Amino acid sequence: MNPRTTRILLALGAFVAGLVLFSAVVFIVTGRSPTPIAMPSAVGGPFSLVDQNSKPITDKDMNGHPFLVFFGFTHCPDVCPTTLFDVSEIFRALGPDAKDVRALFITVDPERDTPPVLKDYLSSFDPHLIGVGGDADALAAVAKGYRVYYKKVPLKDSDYTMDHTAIVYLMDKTGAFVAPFSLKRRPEESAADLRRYF
Ligand SMILES: [Cu+2]
Repeated sequence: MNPRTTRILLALGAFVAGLVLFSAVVFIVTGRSPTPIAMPSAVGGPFSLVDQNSKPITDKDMNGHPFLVFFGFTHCPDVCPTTLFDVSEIFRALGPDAKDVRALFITVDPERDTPPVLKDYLSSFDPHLIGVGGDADALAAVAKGYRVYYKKVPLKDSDYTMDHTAIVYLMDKTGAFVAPFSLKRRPEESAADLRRYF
């Protein structure tokens, strides 16, 4: 990652942390759940996209399940494959409970990551992972909802790569944002953390 990308990602990380802090402050001030208060800056929200089998997938399909959301692309050199590997390890640690968790890998590169490409790429990882794509507008909308930054970066020979936010979002079974989800721990700990939201 170049320093500029790192800076942007750090800024976004701080922004998300700020949102969490904001929720906490609202909670403390009112002494009850912050949900009744309108939070225009909430992370997440409705989406209408397409999965790796070219089937429609929306936020409603997540109802009743805690889920992880992260953005990336199949040509990513390191961050995305590492994240997909780590999340696969969490599904392994969940055992039979894996069916109660969803994990969405949303491509920021729909130009190359068509459903068949996503499907082929994900075949190297845990089968519970859901590859998600859509047209440029639908993608822009979901990225905006999750406060995700992504940008096409030209390389030589008309090739390109993508800069993108690398946060993993934990959403609860109602679709509300909980917190950034840490992968820097043992898969068993991550699995135990997820079970708290069943
Ligand atoms: Cu990536």
